[in-house]
Amino acid sequence: MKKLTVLVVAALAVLVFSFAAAGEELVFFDSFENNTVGQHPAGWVVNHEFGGIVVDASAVKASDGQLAVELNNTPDLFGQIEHDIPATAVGKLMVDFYQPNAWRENINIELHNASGRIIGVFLTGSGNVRPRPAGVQTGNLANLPNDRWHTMVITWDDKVFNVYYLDNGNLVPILENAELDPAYIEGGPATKVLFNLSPRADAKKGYIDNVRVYDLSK
Ligand SMILES: [Ca+2]
Repeated sequence: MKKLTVLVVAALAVLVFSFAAAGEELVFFDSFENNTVGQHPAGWVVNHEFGGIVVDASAVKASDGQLAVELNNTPDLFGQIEHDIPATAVGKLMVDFYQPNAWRENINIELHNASGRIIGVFLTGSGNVRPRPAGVQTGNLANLPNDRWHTMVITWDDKVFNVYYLDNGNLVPILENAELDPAYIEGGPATKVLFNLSPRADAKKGYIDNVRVYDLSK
């Protein structure tokens, strides 16, 4: 009987593992580790000289590895980084962000196609989460406090997106079944990730690390 139980448990473990592995393929990943501190992150489009620069623990302790990216705004410009991803019709974005209380500012977490933004999540400086169903910002749906890393998780298909954050490894829903932005109709699936910090008269900072995009259709 004991043998049988062990066998059943082993079979179940294999089954669970195959379910977890199936349907999720990592198609883009960057933790900014293979970079030089003080420079732009390799492969990313950065909108101005200090829009996005690689930093080490002297600026912020990275959420993953040793290095992260610091977003810096100007009075007129976002602090912004963007990177192409393989066209992903059914996908998941996971990204770690940090808003230092002393320099806090709005952060936008976005997925774009060639026609523009198709998914957006707006974070106020104090960490209030306001997704943009059909492109229109909601009220505060969650609060992710300053001075610590948080992981935002966004999943999508060809009609809707869902927004979650990770709490000790558990997915906590913020908004589900939100309509994609109108740009989707023209431009189709996501082909780019984009993160930015709003322009402001006085200089502000935000941090990004451990960007992962999964194709969930595989
Ligand atoms: Ca890192």
